[in-house]
Amino acid sequence: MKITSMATGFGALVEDIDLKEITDRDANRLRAALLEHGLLVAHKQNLSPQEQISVSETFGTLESFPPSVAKIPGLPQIFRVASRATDGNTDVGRYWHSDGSFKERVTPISIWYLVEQPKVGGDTLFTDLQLAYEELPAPMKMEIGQLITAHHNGIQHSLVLAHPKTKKLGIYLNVGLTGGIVGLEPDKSAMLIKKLDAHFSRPGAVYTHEWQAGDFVVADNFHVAHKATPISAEYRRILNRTTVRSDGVRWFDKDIYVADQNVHA
Ligand SMILES: O=C(O)CCC(=O)C(=O)O
Ligand SMILES: [Fe+2]
Repeated sequence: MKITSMATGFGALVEDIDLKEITDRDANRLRAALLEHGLLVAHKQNLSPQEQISVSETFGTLESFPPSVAKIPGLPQIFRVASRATDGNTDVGRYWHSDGSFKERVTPISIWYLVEQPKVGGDTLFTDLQLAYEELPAPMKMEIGQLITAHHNGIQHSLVLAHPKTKKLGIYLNVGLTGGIVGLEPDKSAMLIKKLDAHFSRPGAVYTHEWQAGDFVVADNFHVAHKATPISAEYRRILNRTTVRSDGVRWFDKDIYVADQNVHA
């Protein structure tokens, strides 16, 4: 299995591997790479929904969804995103966000597998939230350092959030579902959110994933945000998503990794 950094400045390409047949060592390398790069991309996988679930479990215990959104009978772990309502959930995430940010305990990892490749459109954009924080001017870092965001449903999070495992600071912001910043006038908060939204899309910051059938993509939701682009129902697109539960995440464990490398050296 080959893991190489992508030219974007974050994310890594995973090659020469059939994810259905990974060893414990490969699994550990994938978890290490996710923590380091924030985003993993593997092409040309061939996974049934059940196999997608098994491979996803490399990163932890999965969330379950009610049948109204899960769509595949008997597989509540798969949230199906689609361009046509008859296939799945449409109009999902057309703004910068991390999945599950509207919950008290947010979703740490999201994993996608493209089942049906549309002829036109349907790219997914990714941006690095830690680089976004690092690349803010110092006064801006000061200004936002202690701010709290409030979702429309009342759930609050720190705008600048330390990654639960690496402790690196990143901007944690759901541009679509955030109602405002606690303690700021509505117009000031709207202006700040707009500014950060634009900052996420600043030149050179965005990786555009042009999906091919069989693509398997893993995102650390504390490290990267994503944004769906428009797709016409004329073009069929089916994207199966699994998400890791906040209490079930399996971050890479350095001790296991080092011990494992010694064994395999
Ligand atoms: O359809 C997409 O490109 C992504 C949609 C989304 O935000 C998600 O699946 O979490
Ligand atoms: Fe999403």
